[in-house]
Amino acid sequence: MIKTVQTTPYDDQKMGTAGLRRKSKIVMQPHYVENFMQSIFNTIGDLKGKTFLVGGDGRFYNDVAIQKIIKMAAANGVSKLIIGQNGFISTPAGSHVILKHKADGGFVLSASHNPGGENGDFGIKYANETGGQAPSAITDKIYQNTKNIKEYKICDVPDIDLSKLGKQELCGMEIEIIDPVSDYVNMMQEIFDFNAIKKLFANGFTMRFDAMNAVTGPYAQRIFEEILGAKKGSVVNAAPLPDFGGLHPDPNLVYAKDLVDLMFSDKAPDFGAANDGDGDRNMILGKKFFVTPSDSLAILTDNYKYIPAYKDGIYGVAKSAATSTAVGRVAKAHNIGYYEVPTGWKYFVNLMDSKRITICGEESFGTGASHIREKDGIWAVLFWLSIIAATGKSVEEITIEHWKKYGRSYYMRFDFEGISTETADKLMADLEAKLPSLNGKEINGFTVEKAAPFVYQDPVDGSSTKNGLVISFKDGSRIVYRLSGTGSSGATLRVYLEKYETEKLLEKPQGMLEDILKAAMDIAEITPRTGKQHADVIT
Ligand code: G16
Repeated sequence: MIKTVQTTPYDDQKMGTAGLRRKSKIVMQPHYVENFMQSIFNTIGDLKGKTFLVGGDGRFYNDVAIQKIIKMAAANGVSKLIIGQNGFISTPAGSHVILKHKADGGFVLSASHNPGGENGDFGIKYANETGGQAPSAITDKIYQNTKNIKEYKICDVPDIDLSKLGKQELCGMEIEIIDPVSDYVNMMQEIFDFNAIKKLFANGFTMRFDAMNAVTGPYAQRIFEEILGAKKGSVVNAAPLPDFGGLHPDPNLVYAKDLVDLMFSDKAPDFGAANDGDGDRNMILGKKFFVTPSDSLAILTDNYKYIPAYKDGIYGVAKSAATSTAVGRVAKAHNIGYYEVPTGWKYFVNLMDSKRITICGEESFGTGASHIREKDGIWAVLFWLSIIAATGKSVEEITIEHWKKYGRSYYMRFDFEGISTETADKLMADLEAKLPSLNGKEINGFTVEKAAPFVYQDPVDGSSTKNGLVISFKDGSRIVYRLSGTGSSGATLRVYLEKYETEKLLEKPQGMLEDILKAAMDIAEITPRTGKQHADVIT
């Protein structure tokens, strides 16, 4: 029953910020998934006695890829697979399953917030036994193996029925199909005070949660509507669809447009939130009010005492370098550890495992904590609802009070998309070479305090990672440049801008960041090099 199939390598199977992400049509090429999976199995080595999680966000091609992975795992000697019913699992729920079952890792089939469908993107995230995505040292080895692959092993059997809960067997491997929602719900009940949130809804509090036709619909309906008592219909776009109903499942001001329009209208409910394709990202809105992910991280951290799981204290907090410095001020006030890591959730894992941090987050709409090793969209929403329930204040009041206490980091991200890789790489290389000459210079009214690449030294494993270029100014403002690692073709230049203010707290970010944007465009010569006058996406 076990077949060995001859194959030839693909040269583009290098994982990015979070797993392998490619156009669906690329992944659908013969042996593409098989080559990648066999390379992972070869990298891990002996699979006897090993257990892995498998699931996905339900996007186009999940159903085909998952069957291939199951049959290959069996042929390669994996002892057990735990699979979300019908092949579904959110990224945070997957991380939880890995930790709870002490599994050796897992495969979440998702290109996260990237669009799905035959003309969209597909992806595979590979987590190791930490429940977090495998570190670069491992993904580099996997990439080397993809370049030399000659054959793969697969069980030649019919597809498995993934709808039936319980145990089955395939080619000597045990398969356990689980309800992907219930364990996750239990974990959330252990972290938060559900009764407090129930009271909030019982008193007429209203919310809209946009699941963007992606994986969190069933989780959100169970938690917010069925358990916590939010009005039926509070969760919209709740049925996961293979092409996300044409939506770009990225919970930001641009792509979660319907939610944003509602929240900025007179019909706005008290609270609005959205999650992305695989349920790890979140956006938080109040009535006519948007909370930046960087502020959200700072506010959650400042209010940890309202959450039963954290009430006795938290270890520390971390953010990616591109995220605003807002949470740093909170860490200082609470006298807790504070870390800055490269972009990529995997960099938080060692900090959590070594109990250096409890909470972490990124500007890219991700917040989470050490209950799992991925960011967690629904967790962030429950955290916000808990603060609202405990304080009786609105999202806007909570945020403005935070700014009054700590000052405000005006913050925006500008994405220049669809640049050729060559142009983008040259722009970054030339900019990096120019950085030393900027130190001490005045640009557009801003005096440069330090201009240097961001280099992270992991305090646990000693590894060193360079990610992005940072220009810090004397007044606390910053520009960060980096290239995205989650696109499926070409390059996206991300420019992150921050300006710190203690007096003018209620201005429009665009206006506050206008000068620094001009400086950022000039310093990197963005228009002459890319032909772009403006960013394609602003969040
Ligand atoms: C992934 C990573 C995040 C990262 C984000 C954006 O998120 O897990 O840590 O911030 O990509 O990466 P980039 O700026 O390189 O595109 P997700 O939600 O896509 O898995």
